[in-house]
Formats: sequence, C-alpha cells, structure tokens
Amino acid sequence: MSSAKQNLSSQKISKKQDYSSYKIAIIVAEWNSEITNALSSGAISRLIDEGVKSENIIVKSVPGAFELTLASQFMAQKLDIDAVIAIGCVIKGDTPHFEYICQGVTMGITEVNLKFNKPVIFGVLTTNNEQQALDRAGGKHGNKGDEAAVTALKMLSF
Ligand code: DLZ
Repeated sequence: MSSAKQNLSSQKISKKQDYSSYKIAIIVAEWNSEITNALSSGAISRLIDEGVKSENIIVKSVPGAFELTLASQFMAQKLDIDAVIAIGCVIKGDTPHFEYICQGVTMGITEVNLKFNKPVIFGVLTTNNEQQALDRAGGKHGNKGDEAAVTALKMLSF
C-alpha cells in the first residue's frame, strides 16, 4: 500500500480546504480487530484534524473484510454520504482463503466506487503476517487508516 516515499501518514494536505460539511462513513472489519481498530482510530483522528466534524463521521462494523463491499455499497448509496473508507486486515494463513478474500474485497470496492461515483477508499491491509500489519497500524510504517483518510479527502477535492 505504501513505500517510505509514498507514506501519506506524515503528510499534511497542502491546500487547506473546508471539509466541515463533508459526511464520511468508515466501515471497520472485526477480524484482526486489534489492527482494524488502530486503523479506524488513525482515520478518525486525521479526518477531525483536517476539519471534518466528529458528528459527520459515521462508523459501522462488519464481521470480516469480505463484508466490506456490501456495507460500503449500503453507505455509498446514501445521498448524504460523501465518501466511504473501508477498513480491514487480511493476514495470510495456510490455505488459499486469503487470496479469495483479497480478490473479492478489492474487486468489490472498485465496483462500488464506479457504481456510485463516490470515493470508496481501500483501507485494507493484506499482509503475510501479523507483524507486517502492526507495522502499518501505527507502527514503523505509519498508520494506513490515517492514509486512507487523507486519500478520501484528496478524492473529495478532485
Ligand atoms: C474467514 C476469514 C479468514 C480466514 N481470514 C480473515 C482475515 O484475515 N481478515 C478478515 O477480515 N476476514 C477474514 N475471514 C472472514 C471473511 O472476511 C468473512 O467474514 C467470512 O468469510 C464470511 O463471509
């Protein structure tokens, strides 16, 4: 999702814009909740830091990353929602399940973006192990939830 050069966590959005009227939904998968809660907190902090009102941030949870697509669609179709951030963490196991979930959610989120012409941000970690996920959920590689929030705001400014 990022390299050191493209790590958005440390970036402030350069053009100061008024985001106070935007309403943003965050969908959080419960699988690997230690990670996804950290990503969600990172996203919420960044949105508030950039001027989004806390009452305009709607947080919903789903069982796993596979369910992010439908939940994102439910939220994206609401007229008052401007952007959706889908947060999950899929960690590779011993079976091919990882590939199926990753493929499903990646394709699904892409489709929801295009179907509703709204930013639906892919804040899903897909890692080989738990340490890689921790490194990206407030660890040495930043917080990808924070980056997902930056991406949502940049796309709203597009
Ligand atoms: C089943 C499953 C597995 C094995 N691993 C993960 C994971 O690492 N991360 C995640 O978010 N969800 C996982 N799931 C659950 C699926 O996303 C989904 O909730 C179930 O397959 C039911 O549709």
